[in-house]
Amino acid sequence: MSRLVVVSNRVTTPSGRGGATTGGLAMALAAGLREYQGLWFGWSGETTPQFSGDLTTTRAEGVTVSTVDLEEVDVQEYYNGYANKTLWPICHYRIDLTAYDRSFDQGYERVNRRFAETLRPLLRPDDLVWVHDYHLIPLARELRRLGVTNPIGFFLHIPWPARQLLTTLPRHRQLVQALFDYDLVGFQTTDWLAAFEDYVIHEAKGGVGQGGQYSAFGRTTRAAAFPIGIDAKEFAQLSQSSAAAKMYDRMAASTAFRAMIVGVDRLDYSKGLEERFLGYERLLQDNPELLRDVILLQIAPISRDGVDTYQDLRARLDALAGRINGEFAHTDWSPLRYVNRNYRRDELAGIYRAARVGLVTPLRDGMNLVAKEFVAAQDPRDPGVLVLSRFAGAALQMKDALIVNPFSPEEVAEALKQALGMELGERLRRWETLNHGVETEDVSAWRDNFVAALKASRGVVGAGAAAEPASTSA
Ligand code: GDG
Repeated sequence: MSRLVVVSNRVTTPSGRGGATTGGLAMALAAGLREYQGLWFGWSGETTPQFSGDLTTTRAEGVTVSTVDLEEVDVQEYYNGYANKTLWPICHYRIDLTAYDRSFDQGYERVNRRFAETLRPLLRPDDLVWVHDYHLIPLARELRRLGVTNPIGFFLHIPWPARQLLTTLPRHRQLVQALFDYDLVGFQTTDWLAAFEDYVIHEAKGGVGQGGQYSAFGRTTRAAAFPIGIDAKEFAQLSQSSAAAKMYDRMAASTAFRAMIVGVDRLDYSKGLEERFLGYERLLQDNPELLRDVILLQIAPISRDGVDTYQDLRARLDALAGRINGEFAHTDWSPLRYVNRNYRRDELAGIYRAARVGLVTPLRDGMNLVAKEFVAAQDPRDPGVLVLSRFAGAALQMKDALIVNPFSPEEVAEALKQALGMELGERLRRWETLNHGVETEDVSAWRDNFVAALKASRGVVGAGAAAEPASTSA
């Protein structure tokens, strides 16, 4: 069997199923790689005065994890800069927050070159290389320059922007052209694939062939949608663990059996936390009978604190949370618990299970794994209700959630009211369908579909052979 070499900006050791506190991409890859005995390569998260390419290598559960340190200027220009101040906002439709700074662009190219030069000697002839996310779009181009001929696939975890937004980016053509050095490009949903296609046709004046083939810039690649899932079995087991049970009891006692609504998100403007708080405030304003009977628990661990937009957001959320509590709280009840702390995954599972409603209202999200975790953690005899933004990639699969427009406080408030009052029969019916999807379209299916399509795509670049897309279900 070919070895799977996964490359992502940050890596995490694929062990410690219960305890790890990590983001969506890392959790998915850790679960995905465990069965593959592969190599996982990326940045250590540490800095060094002078880049050396020296590797730190560990082995865990059959996976070799190799990391390199970056220079401080790399972190500023590549990670905080081009990745988090340029590509992240533009891909989340926020050109108002997008920084167009040439030094960021240069740092991005430099780090991708450094990654390629460090990875190149580690590759074996029959390896399959799978590159992840917006930090590393030019990596295949750099590897090809160094003579790497292995199949290389790319998966984008976040949305692909509409052409009209993407073209505000200086050097957008170079960015898109770099995707054509991959054998396979994967998006979370058919919506993001369609936005890519629109660019290929109308901006790059390229063409779309059979079997998901895209031609532009004198090259051909294959692109398709591969909706990411969670390790549903593991998460359902976590929700039955003793740590989860303890957390469940603690939540039940601390909410005094009031209905709990839960939100869990990295503290990021794409997650729509301000709009969510305003929707909840609207619920309380419009439904005085709910006062004292409902609690919103928002868990929002601090994220990307080195970027000023995130510090500003944090200050605004602190003020808004204070205002809502000041407006509605009584001596024995406050409506909003806003927590910037990280919880263990098994504790999170207990929290999800204790909630009557899961409130997942990003303004734009590639997929959103929290929606799937909430469903997987529910008590099958008495499940809670998922309220989900139509702008999360997950909404294309999770049609039995209550789907809302997160920009409308009235719509969020109405959906919350409907969720809080929903009878057991309807909750069961909706949850069973949702859970079936979460179980079948899980992280293993995502990985296997992508890897199979990457193997099948060999020969497409340049040669024009076609194979069927592995998955276009979302
Ligand atoms: C990107 C895309 C896509 C959150 N708080 C805690 C904690 N988390 C975990 C959640 C979940 C993960 O972080 C968040 O995943 P999401 O998918 O919701 O969002 P992003 O981090 O933005 O992920 C997204 C994803 O990549 C995968 O492709 O779905 O669209 O933006 O797993 O549980 N985990 C722990 N403690 C916390 O306090 N342990």
